[in-house]
Amino acid sequence: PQPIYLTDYTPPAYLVDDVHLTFRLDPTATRVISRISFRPNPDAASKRFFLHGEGLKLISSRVDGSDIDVRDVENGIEADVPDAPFVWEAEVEIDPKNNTALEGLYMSPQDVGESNASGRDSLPAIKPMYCTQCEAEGFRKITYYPDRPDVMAPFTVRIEGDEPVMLSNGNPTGEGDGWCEWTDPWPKPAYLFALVAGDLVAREDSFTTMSGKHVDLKLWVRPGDEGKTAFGMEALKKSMKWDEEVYGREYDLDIFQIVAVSDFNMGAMENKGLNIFNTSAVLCSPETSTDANFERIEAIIAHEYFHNWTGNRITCRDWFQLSLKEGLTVFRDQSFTADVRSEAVARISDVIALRGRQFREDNGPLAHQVQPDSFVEINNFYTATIYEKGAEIIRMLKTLVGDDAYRKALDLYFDRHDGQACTIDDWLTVFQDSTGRDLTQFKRWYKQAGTPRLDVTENWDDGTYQLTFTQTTPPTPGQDVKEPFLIPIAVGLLGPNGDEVQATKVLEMTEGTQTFTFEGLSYRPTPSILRHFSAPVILTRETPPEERAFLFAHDTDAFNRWEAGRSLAKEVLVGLVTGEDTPQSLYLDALATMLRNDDLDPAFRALALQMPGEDDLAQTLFDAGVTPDPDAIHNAAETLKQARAEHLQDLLPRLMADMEVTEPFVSNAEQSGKRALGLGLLKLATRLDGGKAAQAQWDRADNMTLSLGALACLLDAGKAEGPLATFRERWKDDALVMDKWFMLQIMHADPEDAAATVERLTEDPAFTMKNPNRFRSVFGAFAGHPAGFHQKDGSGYRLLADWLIRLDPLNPQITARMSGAFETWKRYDADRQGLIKSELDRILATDGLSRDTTEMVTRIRN
Ligand code: HT7
Ligand code: ZN
Repeated sequence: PQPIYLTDYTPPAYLVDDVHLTFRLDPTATRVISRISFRPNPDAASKRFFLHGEGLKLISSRVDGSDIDVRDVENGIEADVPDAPFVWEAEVEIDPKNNTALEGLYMSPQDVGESNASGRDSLPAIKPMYCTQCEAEGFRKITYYPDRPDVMAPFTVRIEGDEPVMLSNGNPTGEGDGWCEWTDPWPKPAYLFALVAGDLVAREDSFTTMSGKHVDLKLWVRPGDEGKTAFGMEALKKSMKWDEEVYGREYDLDIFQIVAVSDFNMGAMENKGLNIFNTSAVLCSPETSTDANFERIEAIIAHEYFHNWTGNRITCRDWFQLSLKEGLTVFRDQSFTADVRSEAVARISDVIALRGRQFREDNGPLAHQVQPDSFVEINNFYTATIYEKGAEIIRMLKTLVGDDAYRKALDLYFDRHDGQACTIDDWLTVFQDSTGRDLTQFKRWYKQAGTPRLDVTENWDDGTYQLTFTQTTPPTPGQDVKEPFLIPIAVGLLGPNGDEVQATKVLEMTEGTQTFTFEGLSYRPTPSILRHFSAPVILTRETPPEERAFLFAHDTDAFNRWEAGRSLAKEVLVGLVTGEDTPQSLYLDALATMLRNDDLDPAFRALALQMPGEDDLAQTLFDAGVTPDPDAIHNAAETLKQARAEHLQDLLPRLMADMEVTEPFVSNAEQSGKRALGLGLLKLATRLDGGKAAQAQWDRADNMTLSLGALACLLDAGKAEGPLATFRERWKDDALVMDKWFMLQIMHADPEDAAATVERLTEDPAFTMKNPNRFRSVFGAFAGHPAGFHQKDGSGYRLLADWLIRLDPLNPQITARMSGAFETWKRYDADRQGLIKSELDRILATDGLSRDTTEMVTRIRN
């Protein structure tokens, strides 16, 4: 497959003034009749009339009422049309039932009453519903159309069928026996098109906008799921209010709808006025969902809603601009979470995720620019770099220009570009025009891949304190040499008692090496560098452990306080892996002091108690020139966990009692923080009591957070057989809870049993590879268990490769995404590298391998 290049962009030859679609629904033979008004684009050089189309059966095509012949060409058709406005009409046939890729129009659930790969022969009779997923290039699987984001048009959609509920974008404009019509007046690209039809019920509510407009809100689910919709609806209303208050953005249709779908490739989709959600990203209840589920759901609902302005009203000119909408919208949802929950906890959690996913990507063969120069399959670029690093760039921009200037720039962005398909350059120009700052150097964050290393040295001389920073960014595929970034470094200085002698100040680093001076100090300060994680870099500073223990106890910046504890833990772990005799007592004492401090938010304490992940440690070792051994890392983590449990045992009874929540379950910051710390402590207790406390919690738990936490501990203690069977029996009809049952057993398997556990679970009648959530709950958990996945004999690699080869013909997007499990392969020893390489080659040698998987595996392999 040939790559597509950013520099090859040309404007569309024809623009669309109006789209009218009629759907005659049928599971295997849906007819789509289109009537589209085209006009030549005065800004285009080309006159070629080309429409994208994929897998369509063309029944008829007409221009201005007369039949017209079309020519099949790569990715679609072309035809000879007038050099003047004209109306295109076409009728095509598509087959939603057999669309297993979940792109275009498809049906969900997918395998009702059929046997699946594991031999299951019957499932409960749920009537499948129709639904769509068009981002990025799925609309071309529905009808012939210029399926590119810079072609925007209003849509009217008529749906004919006998489904009880039939929905599309915009406002309802008509209905009768067996049909209904929806009109979306806002010009939109085809990737925001949506259609849903099936047996659904709605939770209904309403919202009054800041200018007093009434908006109907509907959250559609399968009958039986109504009890899981209350939290999602509240999250939606909170998001709508927040966007008005913080960004001045008001909703713009009479109705906003969300639909929950059980087979969905990602979390959710921001289709105009009709968001479609993976059930896992919207449905929740205290009995079936954990606090982490509630938090994720709140953030995703906000994210998709915020896209209405950042993505829909202002969209992307082409897919190279993807981070324009995604980076900005992630930043907006992160800010929302920080406002409605705890700012410190939100920032720490965001950075844990950034390091775990984006740094991992940026330091391996899949590293790419936030604005790439080329791609083969755009679906492979919905990455942590485009999303999370993109959000970090917006955050840095805000830090550099300040809060007020940021809001003014956003106002200008919305005024200037509403209704347009824009570029990242347009966005930066808005900031330049509005603040007067030259952002030429800042733009490197979009164009240079890789995570900068920031080395720090210090100097103290009679009242003058200096910090000297050196930045280096390692080479990434296709980019050997990097120019210096503009890095905002937030720094504070602490005195010996922990008092702040220099409040947080943002240093702007522009050179490769740069010194910053602080004068007139009475004593040598302790620096707190990169507060609030002010830039996505890796700080490499030789800091004595005592200084980190001091920061862990005193830093007024919550992020750096947490970071200090984290780095103490990592140092001990590295010592255990490499056999250096690193003293543990400083870390263990500091941890005890922190846990005992009741002035600290339990959620913060829970995060400070969390161990650094095994994958994180592998990367740290690799960066330090040590080849990581996954077994040794796992054993080191086990040793430290045991040492922590023994060291903290006297504290546990009092703290665990303090973390009991007696009020009815609400997933708010306060209660979830207490439960999180309580579960962290329960893990420690389990190491000491063999699972007694966990069993007691399991017996009395009345919510999923506590049940699942207890079950995890019982698995660790080897006492989960009965509870697992009880859990399965109780929740066998709840797919989202069953996903947890699968996932947990793999996460908590001993490394040498992990692959066998996966094999056993794929034989379970409830396993299906056609459902992305189920596939991810098994293979995502396996890839997230480094010591299990990287077993020396290569059994883990073989098992994953087998399943990827099996899944690829059905769902290339999920296959390609899951192949990312291999992206860290060059960190490991020669034997493991050899084993992985041969699995990558085996995948690549598969007949008919999809473009998605071919691109990903080739990039990983090179
Ligand atoms: N903009 C969406 C990205 C997306 C997607 C969503 C669901 C299924 C397939 C998809 N491909 C791309 C989701 C978002 O960022 O909000
Ligand atoms: Zn998004």
